[in-house]
Amino acid sequence: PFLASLLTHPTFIEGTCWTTFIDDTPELFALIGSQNRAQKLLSYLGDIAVNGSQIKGQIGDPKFKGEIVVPSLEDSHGNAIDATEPCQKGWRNIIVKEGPEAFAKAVRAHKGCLIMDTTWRDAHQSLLATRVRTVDMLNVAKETSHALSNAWALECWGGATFDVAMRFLYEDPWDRLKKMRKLVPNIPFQMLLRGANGVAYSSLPDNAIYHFCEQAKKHGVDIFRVFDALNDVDQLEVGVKAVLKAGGVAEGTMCYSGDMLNPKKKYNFDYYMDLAEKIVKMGAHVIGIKDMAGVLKPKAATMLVGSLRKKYPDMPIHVHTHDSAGTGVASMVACAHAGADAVDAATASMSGMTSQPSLSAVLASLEGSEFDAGLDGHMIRQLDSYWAQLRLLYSPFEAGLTGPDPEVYEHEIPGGQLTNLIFQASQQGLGEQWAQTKKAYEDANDLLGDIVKVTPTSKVVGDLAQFMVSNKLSKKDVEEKADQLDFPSSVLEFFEGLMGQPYGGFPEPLRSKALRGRRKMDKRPGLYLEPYNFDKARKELKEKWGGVTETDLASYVMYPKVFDDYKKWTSKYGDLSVVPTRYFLARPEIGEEFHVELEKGKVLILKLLAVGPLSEQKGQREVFYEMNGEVRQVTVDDLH
Ligand code: 3PY
Ligand code: ZN
Repeated sequence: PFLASLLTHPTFIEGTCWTTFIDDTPELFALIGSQNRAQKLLSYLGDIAVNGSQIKGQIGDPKFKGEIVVPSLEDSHGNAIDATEPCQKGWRNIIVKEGPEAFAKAVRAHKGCLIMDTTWRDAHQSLLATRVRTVDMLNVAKETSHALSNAWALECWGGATFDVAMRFLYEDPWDRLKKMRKLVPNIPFQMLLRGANGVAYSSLPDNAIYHFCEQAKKHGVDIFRVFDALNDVDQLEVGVKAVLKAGGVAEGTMCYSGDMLNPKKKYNFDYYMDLAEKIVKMGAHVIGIKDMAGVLKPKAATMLVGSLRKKYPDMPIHVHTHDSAGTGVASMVACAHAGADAVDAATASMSGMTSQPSLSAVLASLEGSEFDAGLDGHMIRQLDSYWAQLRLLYSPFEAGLTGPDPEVYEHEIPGGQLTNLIFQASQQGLGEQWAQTKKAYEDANDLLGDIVKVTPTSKVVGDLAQFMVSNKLSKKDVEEKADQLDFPSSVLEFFEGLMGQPYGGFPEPLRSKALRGRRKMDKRPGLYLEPYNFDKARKELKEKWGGVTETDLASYVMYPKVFDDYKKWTSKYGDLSVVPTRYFLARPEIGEEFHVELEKGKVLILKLLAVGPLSEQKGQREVFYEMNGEVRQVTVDDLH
């Protein structure tokens, strides 16, 4: 068609000068662009037709095969809600017009307990290996802007989503953020920032964190939940200061570990109160409590939130939990009663167990009380009907959890990691080994000095636990043979001090024995690291990939190799974020018609016609698709 358009174009026929022809007829070159994109897309679809999905972590095909239905909303009084345009009403208006301090003040003045919906970030990170794709959030974004207009925020970015988007889904996390922002202008967007680690797994130079926060704020993040995996205040402060500089709402967060009411445990009430004081002094706008493993029981929640409420009457308090043991609703209700301004929950179909407690359940538990969350339960349920379908669509990433885990109080594995470890154990058919892994996790934690466990330190404990199980090492063996063992790299990085300083210090002599002369940082790593050389990286990227945007650069700083792989992939297959998930994850039936909207108004109508026989010599197959009525053919290497 391009050649046909070219040959029949009047300017071409008239034979006017070629160079101005390029400038004057952009429509033809846009056509080459989309032809190119269509061809790349076809290679992906051809590949999946022959080889099936190559997405890491995927087991089998989606259970949901129908058309995903986006609900038509109506409120609890039976009034239809017009969601053709996004809702404009919401808490974000205060942040945008009046700034973070005004937001904090307005929240404090508000009666009731607000809810942050984590469905777009932590819920799928904790249940579906972080695999939910941009398109599936965008498809329900306008409806969400209406149904959740009074929410504290949507947690929709950061944490593992940044890495996974590029590494496994071949999507640009910044593109996700920008597109979501357009469709949800009214609800604050919250992200999870791992303090001086940014969204990576160990510390980066301070200027890298500042650059990242500036970009995140600019492209749509309003509230930053900043934590440090060891509650190292120096590390935490880097993140909080970077958010303040970028103009975002800084939620300075303490990670809740252990059981502060148990006198035998390391992290007690005074520890948390002392930490809160430091967070407030840093200039945070909000105090965050992050119960990443779901071990904050109602009584402790009441005491901690109640005491913070009394001591800091002007500071909003926002609590996060996981429902691993099944106490999530009870704990969040206790927090609301004790004076929390916001608690976290996820839509019912994406809630429970390693995810957050159910939004509908928290809502119902607070309904009609002075802590009412101010959301319409009817609309929330309608929105959930969408996520019920999505949950089945992403069935290939389920970890196979069947019930809550009452042992979480012992092993303290964070929600997201728990799913991950169960998945790995079940993959290897290791029912027995799973019990051993949990026990080894406890032992590894003891060996490391009972550290706070959340990304990236939870990975350190998990890696050490798996190392112990696979090498059949007891706690005593590790202590005795530490100077000969080949520890996982995350463990060595932790011992070096690359993740900050643990409360109470590093375990000795284990640290020195394991490091065997490697460097030891006894202050925050940012003080040792050279500032990131942005000019050099810009140049490198330009040479490698042509153009470079500031957000590309920010991705590259966090994950250089992952970014390069992502770019290679998109050069080969194009931007696949527009492909509906069912066809991204599995081949279509022969003759089944489906649509891909490459860009607004540019829709491809596709049908798989046939997969040809294997050519023995080359190990390839021809795949035939119908694309907008024309038969197209691609040759695909058969990997079987
Ligand atoms: C992350 O850092 O990704 C987390 O979700 C920690 O809980
Ligand atoms: Zn979490």
